[in-house]
Amino acid sequence: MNTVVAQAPGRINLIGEHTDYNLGFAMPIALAERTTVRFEPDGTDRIFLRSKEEGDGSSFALSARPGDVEGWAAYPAGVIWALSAAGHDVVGGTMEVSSDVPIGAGLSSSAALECAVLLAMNAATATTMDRSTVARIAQRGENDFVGAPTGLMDQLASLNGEPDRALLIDFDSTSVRPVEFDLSAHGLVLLVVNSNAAHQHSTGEYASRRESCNRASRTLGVDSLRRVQGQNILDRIENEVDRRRVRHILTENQRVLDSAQAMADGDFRRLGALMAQSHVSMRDDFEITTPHIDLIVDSLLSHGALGARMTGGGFGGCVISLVPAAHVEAMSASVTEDIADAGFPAPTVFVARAAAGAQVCTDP
Ligand code: GAF
Repeated sequence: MNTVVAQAPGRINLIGEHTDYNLGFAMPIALAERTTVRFEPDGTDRIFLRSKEEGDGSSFALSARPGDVEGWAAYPAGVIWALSAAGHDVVGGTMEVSSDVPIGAGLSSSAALECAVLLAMNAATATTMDRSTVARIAQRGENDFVGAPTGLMDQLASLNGEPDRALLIDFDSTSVRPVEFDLSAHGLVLLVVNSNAAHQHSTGEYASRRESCNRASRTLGVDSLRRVQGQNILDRIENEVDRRRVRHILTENQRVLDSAQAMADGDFRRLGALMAQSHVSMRDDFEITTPHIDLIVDSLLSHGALGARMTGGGFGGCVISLVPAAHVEAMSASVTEDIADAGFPAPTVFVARAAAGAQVCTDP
């Protein structure tokens, strides 16, 4: 059996947070940072995992079921379980995993791992399937095996990324439309400030946001918040917290569409303003930011960023900002200083660029 190598990137979501499981819109990019899985199939009924980043030596049976596997191995085990449950072939062997996607930073290191494992397994078994199917299998593994009730955005971004393109995703039809996103042509960069405050989606806060949205949908008599429009719908939601959650989703969906238009017009001031509004909505209505993250956003805006917002599921992770390329060094230094003055841990600051999506590498 031949060795196969597959790679899948992390992602940054430019705008559209918690809209995926509400069948709304989002606009992520795939990152250059990626996870590589080198798979040597051996025909046994176990997967042996090796990883420099996560420590060597774990293994699980191909027949492992939800609850059988703990720690990071649950992600590969979960997607292989979901692949097999969907009726596809799986084989045992050794998977050597390496990654430069920061872990727990809200940049989808888990989706990168899931997609790389699935592409490697499918290559080893000569199984072909479209990328939406791969994404859904990865999501099922994450939801039903790992126990994180996440949506489909991260996997679709990792699988469909393109250099210098953002992906306008409509989660109702699962359509993915690449839109030009080459900031360098406009003298700008996407500056990322990793707060280094880790987050997790298997904890209760993410799930409680999802429950709020589902409860409000039931109140409104619809199967998803995608089916409702207009601010006056909010008057029908008595629960004050749920009303604010829905307001975030409805306004965020519109901000995604407005952002796509701003990008098409080359209007990055407008895009920046929409990013800043998105952050306020996440802070005040969806309540998924933290004082640490809010401080980073405020600092970036006060030092001249065109826009700044937290990216990802929330409660830590990264802030992204649109910054003139000439100001990157000064801006990074000022923000780092503001964060230190406020007594928070030192951030990691870097420039991100939209990169290609997951792929099987031809030369292992
Ligand atoms: C996490 C989830 F995995 C995504 O599905 C999405 O809901 C995101 O948080 C918030 O937009 O990354």
